Amino acid sequence: STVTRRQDYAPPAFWIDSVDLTFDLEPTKTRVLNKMVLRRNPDVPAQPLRLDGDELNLARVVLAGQGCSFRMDGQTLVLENLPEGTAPFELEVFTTCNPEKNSKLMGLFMSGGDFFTQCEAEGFRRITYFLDRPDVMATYTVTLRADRKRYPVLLSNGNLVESGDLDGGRHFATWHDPFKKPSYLFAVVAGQLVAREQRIVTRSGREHLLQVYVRPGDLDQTEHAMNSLIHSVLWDEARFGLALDLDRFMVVATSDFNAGAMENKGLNIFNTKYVLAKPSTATDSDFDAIESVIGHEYFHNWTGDRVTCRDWFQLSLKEGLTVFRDQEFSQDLAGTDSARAVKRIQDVINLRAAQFPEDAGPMAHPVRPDEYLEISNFYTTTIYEKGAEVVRMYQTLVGRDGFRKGVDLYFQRHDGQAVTCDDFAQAMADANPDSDLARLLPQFKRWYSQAGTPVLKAEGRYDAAARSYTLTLSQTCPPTPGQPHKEPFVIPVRLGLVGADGRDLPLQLDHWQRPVDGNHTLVLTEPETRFTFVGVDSEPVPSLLRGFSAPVELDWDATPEQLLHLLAHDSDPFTRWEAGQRLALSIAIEQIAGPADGSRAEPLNDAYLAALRALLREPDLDPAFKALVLTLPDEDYIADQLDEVDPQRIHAVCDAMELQLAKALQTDWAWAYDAHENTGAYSPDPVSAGRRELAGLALHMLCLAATHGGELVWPGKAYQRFKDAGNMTDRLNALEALVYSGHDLAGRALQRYYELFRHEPLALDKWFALQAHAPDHNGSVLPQVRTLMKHPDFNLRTPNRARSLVFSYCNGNPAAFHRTDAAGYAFWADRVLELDTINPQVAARLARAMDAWARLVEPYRSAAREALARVAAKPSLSNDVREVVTRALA
Ligand code: BAL
Ligand code: ZN
Repeated sequence: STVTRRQDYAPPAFWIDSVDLTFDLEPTKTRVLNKMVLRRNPDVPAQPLRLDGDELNLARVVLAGQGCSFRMDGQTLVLENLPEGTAPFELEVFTTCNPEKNSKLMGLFMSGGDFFTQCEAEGFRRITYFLDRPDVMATYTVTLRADRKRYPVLLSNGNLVESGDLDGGRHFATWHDPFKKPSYLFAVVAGQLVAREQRIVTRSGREHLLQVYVRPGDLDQTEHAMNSLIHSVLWDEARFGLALDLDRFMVVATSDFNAGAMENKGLNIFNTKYVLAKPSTATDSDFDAIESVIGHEYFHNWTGDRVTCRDWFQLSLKEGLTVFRDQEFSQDLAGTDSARAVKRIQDVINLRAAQFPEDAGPMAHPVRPDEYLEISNFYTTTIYEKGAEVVRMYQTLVGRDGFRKGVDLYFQRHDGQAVTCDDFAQAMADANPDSDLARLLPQFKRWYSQAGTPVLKAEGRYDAAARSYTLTLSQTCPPTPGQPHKEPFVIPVRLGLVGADGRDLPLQLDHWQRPVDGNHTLVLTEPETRFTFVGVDSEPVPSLLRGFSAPVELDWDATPEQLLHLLAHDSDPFTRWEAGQRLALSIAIEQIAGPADGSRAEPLNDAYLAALRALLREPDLDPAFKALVLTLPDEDYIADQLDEVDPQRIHAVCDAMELQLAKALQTDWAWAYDAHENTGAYSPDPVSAGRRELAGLALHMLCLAATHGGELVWPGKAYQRFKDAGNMTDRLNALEALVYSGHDLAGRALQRYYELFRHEPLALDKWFALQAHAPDHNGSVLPQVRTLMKHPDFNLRTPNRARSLVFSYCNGNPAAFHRTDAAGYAFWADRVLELDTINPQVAARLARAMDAWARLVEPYRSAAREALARVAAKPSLSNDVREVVTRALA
């Protein structure tokens, strides 16, 4: 196991121009004949050809039609005596592999008796020997041969060129992908599948066939995925001028998948979770997630496939950009300003819940990392979501039109190439030569090289005599592993000044300063800068970081009155929502910091409660937005704000706050439920989804109040709702209301749910997850999780199932996981070790549950370290898990 470093990048010694692959597909022994045309890279000194391999059985190597000598260096196939000069030569490699034994789900594997592949990042080497690196781009021709009855559908990238029958009940299909691609975008699917099909004609008049393949019986769950795909194709053409470049575009779903989905050229392979949806089994958030993941993979067709990454350190080049694109897609599809804002707030909640802790923990790394032991560990929220925020800042700095110009130039320069984050940045700057971005590019690029979440400190001072308001903005960034000292970032701060009447004041900077642009964005480049606004008649409240214009932590010592003012009036929905969150957060932190016996049963003050009540009752406000404002910050987000974390104390304070909010607003919650619960025939559109969301939150609050002395009818109503619901969102909301309030009816409802959905894997995942998330009564959750692991429907080898139960417990239920007897940590260590022998990628994800251990108070801290040390002590650990636990213990 060796560390790979970005600075060690060297171009390949050979290029591979074309690949001709023939597969004889058999579950236990698949034979792969790989005919490559290679040539030496004239820019690199002559050296042996070193082909990557992993768990392959090598049968034969043939060079230009002749047997040839080779040697093995570990798993690498080395050929020394190759022709000199740069003329192309043909090399054939014949190998076998065992898809049925492939529990890592990388390379060629089986799911439900069908064949699938996953090659990103380094899975192709598990199929054949190859230069398995993204800067080696070749054209692929693929012939699949298999039993006709058992595997009627044979798919690979590109266009079908030939198919037919073979002897012995077998058949074949030959596919050719006209686009050069790196090996990680290769894909094969074979099995019993059926497809929903749709022909579309795009702007240029070109016709395309879109297909969504699923197992027989699941076709009724593909309509939303197909609609999302059609929307994706149209959107990318309209917004970015990027047209579908293939005659046929296929999406295939499998129930065994390490990640969400994979953007293989023309043949996207998806986790069923992000394809299958019908109203009776999928929630509104499932429908949303399908839309965004279908979009994400489709958008990769340009940002990732047409222009790919030179090396894996550049991963965010395609991922950050493509997440940004899928976020914009979902916003554009959401339609209204309010729905767009709700989507933006949800994205920020996710960023803060996952990426901010990552940036503050042992796995912190820059958007463009400098080194890795196992690349699979770097498919992180930093690469994806923080990467997307960096891309968003380009758009903020150069404007939407300028951003489009930058994207155009990027494709004009780099179509068909494997490039770097620097190339993207340069295209953006060159396309916008007069922008702040062009002026500040080297400094802006620190977002790629420096890890850690910057802290933006804001202080405002009003001078009545001068009628001026001075805002002092300063920045710091905490040290992260290997980066003790940080240079200042370029931070775009979109802002407003909210007047006493609640309206935005005109922004007029002091004459010697640059004018505020039309977007009301200040650009902070120094450690500290003072901005003075003039012509301000009365003291304003600053509304800072509108739309979350930079991925920073805002340190602003606002008074409760200022925050209440913003919560009531801010014209920007993000900062309006944020004001409410800051109020709740400051109350929570004050309670947590105080003596345990001094904590109040009712920590929330009247002014805050009144503000929330008013907002809930505001007639013209979007219900989805109300639900966001009325949801208190979660335990992990609060933990992330603290230097010392006592999970039980945080939980107790959060519980008290939530219960108080439930009880204090009981009449209002009842009104909200009654006014929003009926959304008519199911449609996943944002307006009806928002109504369901608010009704669901209200029901949750009402059941909580009921089990603590409130109005008793609600659990019964929830049970009735659970039974009668016409869609999964309402049904699951009702079930959760019963489970989370700890009501007696919860058991009966869970049993009934199981009977209803035992044959629906995705719905059953929710059943496992909900029990792992349940409130912990005297340590009851862990024994229940252990019992569920023995359930006939549980299988640790299926990633979705493992995530639904084990991850939900270890990652999603802090009060049940952090036990004084350390049993939660022991369970975690056992599962990490067990999973590591099955599927190291999934094991390493679970290992990350302990990232924040060093900030825990005793006795949790020592117990957590011991559990980590126990995992680290195992000699045969995968690189995946070893890297995570070693960093955690460093
Ligand atoms: N490239 C891996 C899956 C995704 O990000 O789309
Ligand atoms: Zn992606």
